[in-house]
Amino acid sequence: MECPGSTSDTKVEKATTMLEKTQKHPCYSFDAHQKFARMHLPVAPYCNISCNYCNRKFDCVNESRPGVTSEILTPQAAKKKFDRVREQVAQLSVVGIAGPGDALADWENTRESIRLIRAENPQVVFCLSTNGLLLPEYAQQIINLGVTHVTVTVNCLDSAIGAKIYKHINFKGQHYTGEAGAKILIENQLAGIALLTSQGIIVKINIVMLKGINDQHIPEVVKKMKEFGVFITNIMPLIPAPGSVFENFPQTRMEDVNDMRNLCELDVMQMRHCKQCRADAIGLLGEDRSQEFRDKESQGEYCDSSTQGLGFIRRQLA
Ligand code: CLF
Ligand code: SF4
Repeated sequence: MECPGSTSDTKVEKATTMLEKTQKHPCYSFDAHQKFARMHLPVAPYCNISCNYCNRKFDCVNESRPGVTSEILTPQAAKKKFDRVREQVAQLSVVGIAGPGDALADWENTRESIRLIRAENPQVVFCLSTNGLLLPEYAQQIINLGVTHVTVTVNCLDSAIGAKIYKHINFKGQHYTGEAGAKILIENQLAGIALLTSQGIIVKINIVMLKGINDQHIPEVVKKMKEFGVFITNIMPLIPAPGSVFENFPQTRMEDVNDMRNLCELDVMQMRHCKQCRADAIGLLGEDRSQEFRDKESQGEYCDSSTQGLGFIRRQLA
């Protein structure tokens, strides 16, 4: 017989907490999306890969609608902004980091922003999204920091397909292209997801559906994600971004996306209410209030003055 406070009791408590948090997360729970709000902290401008559907002047397309530009905050400015938003957005339950580059390529800023807010607000649900290249390196730190929900964009499992999607990756100071780059990215994504799910982190997978490139392959990706124990997959249409390699590629029809979601739902729960938000989105998913909170920043009160203003050019890691 197990005594109180045993490992299995702790596991049950942890699972219950995760379930409660997930029920308050507007992206992971359809029922929550009209009741609970999220706030994105645009603190991570760098990216360490180059997706062919991305124009790097704008927010990360893995979580955002193409052509949207967010300002960048320092961790201290992000904390101030959080304090202000918490007072005015009663439904706020989640703080997420979705770029505008990759949350892990800018790990110092991501970590410090979450640490500052969590120290005073342990009840908040912390979420981040990443391309997954650095997940094996940071998964344990992410967990230790108290992040409970992580999104990884996994467009394929096959490096020959990946070579058509990713122009290059920068990893440990080396530049890789073609299948060699895609192979490293895919291996790291899978290893990182396994680390997260094995420790009870709730994982969502974003997949950009590219007609003629990965569309036939998506069911296989979703089946693999099921094996890894992910919570939900979010199959998104390609919306061609001007200035990207795929700018003339056809936009994926929502009819095709929905057919794919219906097929994949047999394996993993499907997200159908994604709004492809900005990296500084605030509020309920359907009611972005970021403009309301940007006015003061543009007066210099909250924004990092070195990156203030529209049209920042995303910095790339060498
Ligand atoms: Fe933000 Fe993403 Fe966390 Fe949600 S968004 S980091 S999981 S808190 Fe949500 Fe926006 Fe879709 Fe993202 S609707 S783009 S899925
Ligand atoms: Fe752009 Fe990087 Fe996001 Fe890919 S992961 S869409 S290159 S910001």
